Amino acid sequence: MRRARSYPRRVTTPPYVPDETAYDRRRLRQWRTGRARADGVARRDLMKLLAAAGLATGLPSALAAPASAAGAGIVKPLPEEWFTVRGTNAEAKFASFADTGHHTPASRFFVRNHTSTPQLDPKTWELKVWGSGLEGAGRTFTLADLKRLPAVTRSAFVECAGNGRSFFTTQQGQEVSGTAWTLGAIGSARWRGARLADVLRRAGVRRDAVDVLPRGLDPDYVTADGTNLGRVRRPLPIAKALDDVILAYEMNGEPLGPDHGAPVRVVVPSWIGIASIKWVGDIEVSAEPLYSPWNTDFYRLFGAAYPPEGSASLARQTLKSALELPWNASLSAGAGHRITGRSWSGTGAVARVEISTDDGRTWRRARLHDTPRRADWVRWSASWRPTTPGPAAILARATDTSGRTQPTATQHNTQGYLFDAVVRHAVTVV
Ligand SMILES: Nc1nc2c(c(=O)[nH]1)N[C@H]1C(S)=C(S)[C@@H](COP(=O)(O)O)O[C@H]1N2
Ligand SMILES: [Mo]
Repeated sequence: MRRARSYPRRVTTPPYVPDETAYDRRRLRQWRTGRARADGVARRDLMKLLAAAGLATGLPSALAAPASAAGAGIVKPLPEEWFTVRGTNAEAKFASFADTGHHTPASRFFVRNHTSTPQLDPKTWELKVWGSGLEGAGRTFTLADLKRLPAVTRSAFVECAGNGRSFFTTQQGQEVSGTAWTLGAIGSARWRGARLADVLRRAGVRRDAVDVLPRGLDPDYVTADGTNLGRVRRPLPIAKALDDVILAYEMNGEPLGPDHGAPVRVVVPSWIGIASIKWVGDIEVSAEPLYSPWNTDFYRLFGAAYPPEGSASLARQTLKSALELPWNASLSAGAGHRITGRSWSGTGAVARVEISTDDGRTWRRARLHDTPRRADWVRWSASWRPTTPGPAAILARATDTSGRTQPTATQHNTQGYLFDAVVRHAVTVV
């Protein structure tokens, strides 16, 4: 990664491309030698990361939501035509995006809550910035303070790292833990707010700061087995924090709604959704590397293909495509159908999208309906005139500007993160 002590004053282009693996290994070494802090992470959990062989079996089964009525902690209405409620979360029905524009209205944006939506008063809300990575004692910002800083607007998706998880099971026959999302744990919005970089500079960020830890004001997260992991929080390397991260107070031109982090949330473009902490109440800026359960037990890849301590902490999203069509939709034979969908990537803009209706033997280009941009999705369409009645599948695959194309299978990981394989979308030709 870029060395923290030589970061430029204002990072614009090229995009921050870290070497997450190297950074992660360095962090672990520092923790072992007492130079990194890990509040709220059980020592045994860190030992697990550090250990050599044999410890990969003690994996958390704790991604399950704590017992509560489905969707109970979500404030906005969750009509059935738009959402599938999964525990404390609500998945958007991707098919229903066919009648939305480029951006996902807040009323239709998926919700991923570890616990429940807190209703905070924007008039009394404060953001405390503190820690050993600052020159002085730190600083507190009100919402009015943030609004006095230069505002930036940016279109970006927020997508859960587990989006598409259920296809590990239904398409690859593999067991995974966690919310069984199909492909609707994503939305794209126009976010407006202050740059985190401006806030950190005003708080006196030092050149030796290495990690930034935003923490939510929602209730403590207690796992299914009763372990209290504290408030939702996840460290972000200082280089990313100073690059393109926003402290957003508006979504699609409206004040942020309660379920999406009101009054202020972090938006970390291109990164997995957990980085975009909602209801942020404080940000620790640290001169030592930090850990939380969300970059140790969770959001690493564990499994046969990975080292016992797991992969590096996950950062950028992967590449995916989804059809705006119900699962098992009926399409009449002999008629022309306009198939629509969206594709996105965390490692570059989408370069092209292809579809196949013969199980991947031949592919043809879909037409793109947006200018592809980094950290955002593109809408596309293709036509298909099926001839033979019976079960069939439509496959869509994207390639991004980094040169990656969606594979036919994703390497298994126990928590089902970053599913990027081509989804065989079942339809029935009638
Ligand atoms: N404070 C807090 N921030 C959070 C979460 C949470 O439960 N609490 N969930 C995270 C996860 S896992 C995701 S995928 C995104 C979801 O954002 P959304 O609910 O606005 O769609 O928020 C992230 N930020
Ligand atoms: Mo997530």
